[in-house]
Amino acid sequence: MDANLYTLVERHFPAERTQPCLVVPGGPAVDYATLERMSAQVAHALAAAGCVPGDRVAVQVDKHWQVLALYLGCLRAGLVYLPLNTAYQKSELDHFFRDAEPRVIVCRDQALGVIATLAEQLPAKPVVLTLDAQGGELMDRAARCDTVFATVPRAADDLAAILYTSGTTGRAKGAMLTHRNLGSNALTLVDQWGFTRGDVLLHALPVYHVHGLFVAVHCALLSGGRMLWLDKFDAKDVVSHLPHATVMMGVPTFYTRLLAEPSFTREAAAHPRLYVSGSAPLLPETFAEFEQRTGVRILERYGMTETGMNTSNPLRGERRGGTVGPALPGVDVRVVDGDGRACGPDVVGAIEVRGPNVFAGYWRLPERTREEFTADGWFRTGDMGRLAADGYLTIVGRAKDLIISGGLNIYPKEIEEHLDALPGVVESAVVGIPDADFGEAVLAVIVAREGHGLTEAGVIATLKADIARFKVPKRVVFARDLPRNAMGKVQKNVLRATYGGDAAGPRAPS
Ligand code: MLC
Ligand code: AMP
Repeated sequence: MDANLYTLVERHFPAERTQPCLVVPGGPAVDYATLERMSAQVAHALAAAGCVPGDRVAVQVDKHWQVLALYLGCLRAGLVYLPLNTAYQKSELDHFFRDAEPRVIVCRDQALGVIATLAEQLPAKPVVLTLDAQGGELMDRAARCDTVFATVPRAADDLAAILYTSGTTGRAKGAMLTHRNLGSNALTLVDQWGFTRGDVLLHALPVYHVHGLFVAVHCALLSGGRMLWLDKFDAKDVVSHLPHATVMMGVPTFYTRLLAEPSFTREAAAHPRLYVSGSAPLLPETFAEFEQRTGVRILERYGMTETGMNTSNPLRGERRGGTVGPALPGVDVRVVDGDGRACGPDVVGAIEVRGPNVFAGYWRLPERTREEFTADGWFRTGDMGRLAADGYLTIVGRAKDLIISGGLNIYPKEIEEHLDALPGVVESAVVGIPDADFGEAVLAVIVAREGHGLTEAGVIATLKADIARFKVPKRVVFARDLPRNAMGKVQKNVLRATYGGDAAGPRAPS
């Protein structure tokens, strides 16, 4: 049987294809028929560019609605969609391209120069096509193609997407997601969150990560509903659209920013039936303040790039603040001690998951993949938590050295390597400190050589030229040495305690 995710999605499209699928405020309303037609044309255009099923298509574009036709077109042609954060810069992109060997790279017109140069240096010389809100080479080619395309059948274990995620060691790894992974998780969420054709999802998330691309888009498409398509999150703008929405999804920063927005009143919040939060911890204070302000409890869920969604507070039933709810149907979640034995209720241990949602491994890294799974097939999330007797999971921290800032992951190791390469730096340590807006903010502690001449502003400016700006430390401090334990390991908890206290206020100017 064909397990292509597009086939599944299409089965849920409304019979009346003139129903809008996506509405851009101040822009077009795009119906299902248009998406069907355009995705067919994109599939043809990619095939004509040389893509065969299994090939990767790397995509670094802004959030305009045409990107949805591109995503669906890739699925239809049996290609592997590889979305990239628009903040990634040259050296980051070079790694993704060399590793994934895409047949086609789709990029913004403004990035064409840089990307075409990178592509030229790759052994396989991918085709580079532009895509912008106004069109571009990809859509020019697509417009000349047939509007009907026979979706390429796929097996459940075939890849639908690769999403890069960094690690505590080595470079970013490609998480391989299959048609089964994405389809099973999407069906579960539609069911658990009660999505129907009448739903209007306020979509203000970026579409290059799991949350905005899979969780949000799939829930809308698999229920035949519609999306209010905002190109970015702006609190005031979002408030103005809430009366037309039934569901909103966001990272915790969306909710803290809404609470800081005076126009976000009980009346303004009254229409949506559901507010979902995830990708980073929602502070219990935010959960409580939101309920106080609106009378509504945010539904918090827990997921990962490698696994999609694992647990969720219930739609009906108790949404317990500070927890991420019980395991989703079909997903197994356990908490284990250092020896891999299941912990009793309320005992903190490592969170492991298993189910059809769990990815197929890291692209071309079988060794790394093996390390992340237990012998009996559970995926080690790297998160620490405890399960209550009634199955509710609470995440208490991370075993992995990871900072989550505004829902985006930053690996200290990667930033430390950049800092250590700067002339005058002896060593560095990067930690996450509390931040009222982003949840966590990146702070760098540098030990520099005598007479180094380095300044906080200088270091920040240098890094901004090299790596995605969201990864760049918001603060840089200089120290005589780094605190170490008896084993010589840097005590990051000491750094967090030393520098974390005064950083919870407004962000330092960038
Ligand atoms: C932007 N900046 C960030 C940042 N976003 N810095 C740290 N963390 C972030 N998340 C930088 C900008 O480059 C800018 O620096 C400065 O901070 C201020 O930017 P801003 O204008 O305030 O940011 P804004 O554009 O409003 O973006 C903030 C945000 C955005 C929270 C709306 O980051 C966002 O949409 N986050 C959602 C990410 C997401 O989708 N995560 C899901 C991952 S999936 P400069 O130097 O440029 O001026 C996943 C699995 C799961 O985790 O479970 O869902
Ligand atoms: P990513 O690699 O971007 O998919 O990030 C996944 C990580 O985000 C998880 O391993 C968790 O550490 C974190 N995360 C996601 N959702 C939540 C949540 N609701 N609460 C706490 N952490 C979360």
